[in-house]
Amino acid sequence: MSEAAPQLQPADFVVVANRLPVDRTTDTGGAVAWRTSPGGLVTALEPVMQERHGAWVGWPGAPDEALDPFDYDGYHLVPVPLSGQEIEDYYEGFSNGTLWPLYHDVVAKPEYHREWWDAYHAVNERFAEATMRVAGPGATVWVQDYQLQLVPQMLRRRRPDLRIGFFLHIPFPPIELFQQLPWRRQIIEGLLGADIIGFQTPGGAQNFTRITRQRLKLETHREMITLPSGRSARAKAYPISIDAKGFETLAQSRPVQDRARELRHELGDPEVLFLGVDRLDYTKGIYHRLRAYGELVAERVIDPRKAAFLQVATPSRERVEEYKRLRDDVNMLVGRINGDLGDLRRPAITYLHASFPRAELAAMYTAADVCVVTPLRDGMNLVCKEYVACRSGTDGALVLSEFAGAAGELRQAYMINPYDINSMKHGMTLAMNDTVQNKRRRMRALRRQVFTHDIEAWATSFLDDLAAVPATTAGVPRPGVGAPASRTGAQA
Ligand code: GDG
Repeated sequence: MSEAAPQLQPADFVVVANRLPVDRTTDTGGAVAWRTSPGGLVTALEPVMQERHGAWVGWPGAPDEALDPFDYDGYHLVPVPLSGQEIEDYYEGFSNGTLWPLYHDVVAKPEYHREWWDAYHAVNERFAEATMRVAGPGATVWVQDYQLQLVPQMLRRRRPDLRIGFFLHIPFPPIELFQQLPWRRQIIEGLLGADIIGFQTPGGAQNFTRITRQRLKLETHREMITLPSGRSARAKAYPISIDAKGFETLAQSRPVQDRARELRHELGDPEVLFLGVDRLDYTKGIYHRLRAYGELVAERVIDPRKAAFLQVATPSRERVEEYKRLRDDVNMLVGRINGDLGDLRRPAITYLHASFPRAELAAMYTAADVCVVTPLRDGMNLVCKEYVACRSGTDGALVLSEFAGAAGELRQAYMINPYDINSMKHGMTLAMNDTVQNKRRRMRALRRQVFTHDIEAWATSFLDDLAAVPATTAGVPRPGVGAPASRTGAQA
């Protein structure tokens, strides 16, 4: 692969992520084109990419496809191929069958398979190789998420001149859970290849620092971890956010406002509209939430002739066993609740297992009186921030799980514990019945937080910290870094 690849113009700023930020489209004549896939990360990073000869390294999304790097929208895209077997072992297997449940408090049982690990290692190597080839001297590289935790160290070994950042979009678990992982040491060392390791919450950063201290016997001081080489790495929280202004503008547009009204009408003009929007994932607490709502309807606390619940569950990871099971469980629950409690005019729950354009989501956020976000564990959760951004009338209410990273910032939400069904029922009832003044007061505070901490602020604060890391010279400790830790190599 390396010899065949064409010579690339060296990039000064490289993003490395499991997926490229584009989707392939084929027009009616069969011509293939690429279209930016909607997402906050791309929106936030595109200006930086364009300014700084950027490159994005990632998998194009289809198996067994060796594509040459190409220019797109003012930056390079560097496709990394994956075979069908690698998609099974690296992506569906180690990333989503091992790491995902392990990092989300083991809410499903993680599976540990050596073939999955081997594939994860091999694919991380391939990403590191591709990155190394495109990164110019002294370039800044920003590696994204749990699929690529070995890349920072692999890059550091090959290219000590690079400034390397890493950001983990999901929670980082406490040591008591993390130590189940047979390859725990390799993962920690992989991450420590970065100059800055970013987490969604201070708790995640602290979990990581504690593991380096207890397992690798490294010296730590607050956010700083001193490595045996004398180099230091920093573990710090950077809570991710959304393009708040973009969402607000979309929500205020005429077509979205009209669609919001139409949606309410299609749902039977309820007095109260509850909304849930999630990937169909067992971490999101969809089952628990619908059960709680079902009880409220059964007890007549909520009158199904006056209220509606719209639940969107976007199809996700459908070949992974645990997700198939969840899909069946939710189908059955919704069927049971609607069978028992709906009437001819209206089901208790309107359940849509489908994905929608962003404008349709904005219309749902605009239409909903109560947005219900109840993950059992979530790195951040962007849906709750999107809902808040769309409520320019400062009405509406957010029910939010304490176990979402966003709970640290959105303190004025109606906070619930998703493991406690009564707490959820109470939160939904309160959000529905609270006074208009209370709701407005809460929503104003939530909006202040979301608009002053948007995705641009997030990217800027991470990249400013990374830019402040002194340029690296191989093997030479940076100024201001203390003596190397005395003990290394302890079993992690
Ligand atoms: C991971 C972490 C962290 C959903 N359905 C549709 C659709 N969406 C969009 C939402 C939102 C995004 O997907 C989901 O983001 P979340 O943050 O809620 O959850 P994850 O996918 O699990 O994301 C999470 C995030 O990374 C960022 O760091 O917050 O904790 O798990 O933006 O709007 N978008 C469209 N149609 C849909 O049907 N267009």
